Amino acid sequence: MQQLTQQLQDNNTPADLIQLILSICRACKEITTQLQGGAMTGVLGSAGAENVQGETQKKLDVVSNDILKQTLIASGSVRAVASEEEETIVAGNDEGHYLVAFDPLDGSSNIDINSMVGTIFSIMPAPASAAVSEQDFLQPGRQQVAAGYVLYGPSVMLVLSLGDGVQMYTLDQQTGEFILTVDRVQIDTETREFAINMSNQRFWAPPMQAYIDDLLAGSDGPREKNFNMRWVAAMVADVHRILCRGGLFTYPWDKRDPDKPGKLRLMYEANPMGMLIEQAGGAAYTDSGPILDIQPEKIHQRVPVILGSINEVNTCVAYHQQRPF
Ligand code: AFP
Repeated sequence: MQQLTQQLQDNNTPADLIQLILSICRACKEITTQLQGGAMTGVLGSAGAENVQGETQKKLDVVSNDILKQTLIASGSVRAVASEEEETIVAGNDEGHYLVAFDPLDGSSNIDINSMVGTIFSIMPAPASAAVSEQDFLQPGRQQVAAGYVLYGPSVMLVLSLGDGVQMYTLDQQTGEFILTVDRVQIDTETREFAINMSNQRFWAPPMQAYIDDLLAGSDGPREKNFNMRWVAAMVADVHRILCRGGLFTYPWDKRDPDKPGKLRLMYEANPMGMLIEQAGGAAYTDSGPILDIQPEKIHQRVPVILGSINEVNTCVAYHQQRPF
């Protein structure tokens, strides 16, 4: 079974990008150790502070962020990083060729119930100039060099794309190596499974309400088939399920905070997941167009997300075009 390093070398990946990806894996193995210690390591529960998003930080949000930040800025390949847990960018090596945006622990509200969480990362080209600023991170998702996540589940898995399909690797806990277990992920074009937080139904825009109503109507309704629902409350886990067996995931705009276009963040959630989904034959949209075409305006910018099996995403987006709101 091929190891990650060998797979990257066989695909002629630049040496400094290999080094960067291995640094991310090293950091995520350290996060794995923290997570698997659970209550015994004293890192569960709230950190008693809020992050730049105004969200209460879990202790493991802070621990994971520090592990990734320190590992990456010490890597010779990284010019700077942006993190969900950092207000501004953090400079790395002036000679680094890459910028990294990451969500150190996505789904962290699941930590205290021992449910799935993950680390999501987006790798972009660094500017040629020596100085680096937040502006340099504001690249459309289509310019990503690589994107991926590490899912801390019953097994620890790395899911990665460098622009030539999506590969899945499983951590061999004995050797500490990530082993290639799926060499080309392909998402089913059709699905009978959707993921949404139904408790927000009354706040959605009418087109999304109409789309979900028709899914719930099942074989008696206009879709003429029954659907199943899942909601892990960790995007990384819901996206992993979709990469494995298809489906539609959406966190749409809602009117609770009309100025907030969505809950999920563009730079380190929607863009990396959008690259993985598209590279696996799926689609990743806001309610009006492909996520990867968005020109970012701020590093913590939020967007509505509709992603997964391409035919179902197109159906959902069509409701918004027929019923503009
Ligand atoms: P946390 O990291 O704060 O748990 O948020 C996770 C997340 O950003 C995303 O991973 C989930 O899909 C979504 O929020 C869940 O949001 P709800 O808790 O509103 O369902």
